[in-house]
Amino acid sequence: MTETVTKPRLRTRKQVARPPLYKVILLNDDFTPREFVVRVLKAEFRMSEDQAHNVMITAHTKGACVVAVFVKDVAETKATRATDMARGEGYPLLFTTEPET
Ligand code: NFA
Repeated sequence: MTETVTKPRLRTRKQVARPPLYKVILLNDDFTPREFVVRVLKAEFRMSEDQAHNVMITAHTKGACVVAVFVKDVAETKATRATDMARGEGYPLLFTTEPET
């Protein structure tokens, strides 16, 4: 019978790899009121009034804005919850996710 004998490793990996991150992106539309967008950003992404207003204005003027980055399932859950908050009010507001580079 053959047996493979290996030396014990002298060094081990110091850190585990970081999980890939996903961006949550706010998309502009012509119908959702600015104040409502700010309210959703504050509620779901724990932003201050100023942070939420800046993100809302950036999406409004440029078409889209990165809201934050999270691990995949957190990004998807937050994007869905934020989008559903708007659906409940009849607004077309949309949050999407995409891998960070
Ligand atoms: N463009 C919307 C308006 O003028 C506001 C808005 C900003 C909507 C950012 C969606 C995202 N009422």
